[in-house]
Amino acid sequence: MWLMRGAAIFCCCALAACEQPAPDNTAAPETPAAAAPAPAPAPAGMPRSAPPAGASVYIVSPANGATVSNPVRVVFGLKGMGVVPAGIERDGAGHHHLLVDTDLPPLNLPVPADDRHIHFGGGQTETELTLSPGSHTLQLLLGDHLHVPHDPPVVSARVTITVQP
Ligand SMILES: [Cu+2]
Repeated sequence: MWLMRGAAIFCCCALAACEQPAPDNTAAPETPAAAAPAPAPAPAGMPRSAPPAGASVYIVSPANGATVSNPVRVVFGLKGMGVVPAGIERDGAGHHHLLVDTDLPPLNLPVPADDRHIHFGGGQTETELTLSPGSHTLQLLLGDHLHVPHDPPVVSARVTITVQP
């Protein structure tokens, strides 16, 4: 009896830094450490999937340097990967995000959703934009089922267009 309590107290102190005395309970489990593994450290970002080798995304139109009128039709191109709606997890596939007048977002997190980061979670491969007159940049970034870019990211060249008044 005393031997068991002594062992339990020693064990508790060794593992729990003596924050509390061991409960006076001789039925305590003998191996508390096995029941409570330490939580994993928080990851620096979301898990990212690898794209197929040679996969690439590109803007079919408008061409870099083009002068265009509203509405601006943007056509997405993708080689070596498939397009699936958001929420569907499939290797070698993802959905498009169109970045308008902005740099790439953090690549280890879901792509933000706002008017500069437009999601095409339905699996769309083109869109029409209404942009203010002047110069704008467009860039495509593929995301996985959770909107997280692949590693390495599947990202297009950035095109600059001029929208006529
Ligand atoms: Cu998305």
